[in-house]
Amino acid sequence: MKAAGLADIDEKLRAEERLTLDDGVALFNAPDLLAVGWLANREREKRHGARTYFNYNLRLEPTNVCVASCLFCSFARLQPSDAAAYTMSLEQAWDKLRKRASQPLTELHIVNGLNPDLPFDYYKDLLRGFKRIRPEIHLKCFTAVEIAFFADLYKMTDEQVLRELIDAGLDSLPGGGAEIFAERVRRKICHDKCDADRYLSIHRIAHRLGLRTNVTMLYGHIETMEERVDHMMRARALQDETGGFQAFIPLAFHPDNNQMRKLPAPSAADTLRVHAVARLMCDNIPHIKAFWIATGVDVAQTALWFGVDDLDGTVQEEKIYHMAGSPTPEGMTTAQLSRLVRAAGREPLERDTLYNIVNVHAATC
Ligand code: V47
Repeated sequence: MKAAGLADIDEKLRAEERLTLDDGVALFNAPDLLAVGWLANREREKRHGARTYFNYNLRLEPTNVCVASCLFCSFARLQPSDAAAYTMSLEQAWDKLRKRASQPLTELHIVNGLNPDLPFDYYKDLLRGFKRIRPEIHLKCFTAVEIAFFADLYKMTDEQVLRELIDAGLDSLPGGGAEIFAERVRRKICHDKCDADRYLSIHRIAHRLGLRTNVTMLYGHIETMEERVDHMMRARALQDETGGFQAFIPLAFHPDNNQMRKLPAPSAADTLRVHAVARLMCDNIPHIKAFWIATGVDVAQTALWFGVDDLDGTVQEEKIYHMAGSPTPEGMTTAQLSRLVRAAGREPLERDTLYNIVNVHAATC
């Protein structure tokens, strides 16, 4: 640690002292990636040992029509008349779940474009229908950006929107839409969606109403190291207040088919480091997730030694990353996830959304 210039940070971590903005930046600038990873792994093992979580989930994006013009997005279609624009009917969306009746799914993760032409009842009926088909399924739906959009469009408060969706079956919020909290970056890459304060305020309200949520960070575009660390610290500060975040999820920028396509994708080394620094800075958030669709399978597996203890899940149908050039499969089975965790020397545990263990995968899986 001394040779890596990280002795002070090592000392602080041993003393369970909180890391500062300068510490976070130092971790990003330290040449010795393995030293950073070693520190993150120690924190990971302190919390979780070798335990590594994933779930049996299904991703669904019922509409890609979107009024926002985020530069990084390859999924949204601004005009409903665009040939690639789509909005599923409620029956089409429900069929996606019906046809997986034989799968032991525990979670449905839904994200949409900001579609100005749908009534609020579409979303409430969507959730009610999913619960009618499978009452026990956990509905992790709508980013804070979508909640803010609904509130503005349907002339409600953020809290009213959340309350009505909870009444219709909403169980938790995913972490999407956080991007980078710094105003400088948001103005450039996503100027027309809700700002960082409102994103965090919606998560605060959700936590108060009893929902658990996740928080993401889109990295590898125009953000500085300070802005990455600032982002982690803002998530950490809300977690101090509410304790409602379950996982911090760094999301690697994918440059294909969007307005930032001239930028290179973040390297594997950067991805490992971002997850490691997240583990070290977000000391109060229980889980650091590598979304394998975003990181790539091999890097997600390696990240299990760089602070990561969670791999999201089976996913099965994914559009946002595949439209932006992700070369991963669109889904993995729990047996595949389990094998890759074991091959990394870790212990695979199938969880539900709230991290209750639902299946211990035997070594023969
Ligand atoms: O908010 C969009 C990101 C997010 C690109 O909560 C892109 O468990 C990279 O939030 N390159 C949606 N990223 C996905 C998301 C998520 C994923 C997995 C688990 C959870 C969870 C949440 O995807 C968006 C945006 O930040 N995104 N386009 C792109 N070209």
